[in-house]
Amino acid sequence: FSPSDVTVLFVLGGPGAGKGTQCANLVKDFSFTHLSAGDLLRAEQDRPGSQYGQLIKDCIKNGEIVPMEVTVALLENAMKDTITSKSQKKARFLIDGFPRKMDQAFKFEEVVCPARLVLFYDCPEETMEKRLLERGKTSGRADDNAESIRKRFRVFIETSMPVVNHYEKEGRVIKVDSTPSPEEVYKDTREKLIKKLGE
Ligand code: UP5
Ligand code: MG
Repeated sequence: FSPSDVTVLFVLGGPGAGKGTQCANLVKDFSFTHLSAGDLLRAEQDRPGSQYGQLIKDCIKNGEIVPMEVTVALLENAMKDTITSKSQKKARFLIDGFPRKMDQAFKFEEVVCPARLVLFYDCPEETMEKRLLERGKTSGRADDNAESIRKRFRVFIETSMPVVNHYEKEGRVIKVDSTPSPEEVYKDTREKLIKKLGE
């Protein structure tokens, strides 16, 4: 596909900030396709015959970032599949939980397409930890436990926040406080997004 036919929004925020929850809301109201990098990695991990299964499993459990070649290829393929399955050639994507590291941001924007905007969900660690521990009771996610959560928080601060700060300097960030209820967070998201996209 041609970069001019796609609009990409990166959706960033700490572990448990509510990225997935808000993307699901946005898909209902706007014509976006939601691609979660974490979900794509978890699906690849479970795909029989995948050469990356063990690598992904180890990274996720330890809250470490999977080598970007793997993630960028999964995202690009998912974007291609979406465009092929749609009749129109233009498409809009919410890329959730990616890029988590500066080199991933540069690589994606170089080989796939530049991101129009970044939605950044800002939430205190204490709140995120509570949410993740609660979800961990039923989620079955290998990283929803106290030890993995601690590691995910550290990687987020050290490695992923610089990505947010980079886009912030470029004036491409919409920052939303994701501490309130999902409904309130969505209302704020929607208003800010419409204003910025001019729709
Ligand atoms: N919840 C949500 N919003 C709430 C609200 N406003 N009030 C109260 N509760 C709220 O929400 C988390 C939980 O909180 C849910 O139970 C929800 O109901 C509740 P969710 O919407 O799932 O938050 P999200 O930000 O999506 O949290 P997630 O756990 O998915 O974030 P992570 O960024 O940690 O997970 P992700 O799947 O993106 O990545 C997992 C791992 O994959 C990474 O640690 C890394 O190892 C690997 N990865 C890469 O290597 N590269 C990538 O590019 C991406 C991932
Ligand atoms: Mg998520």
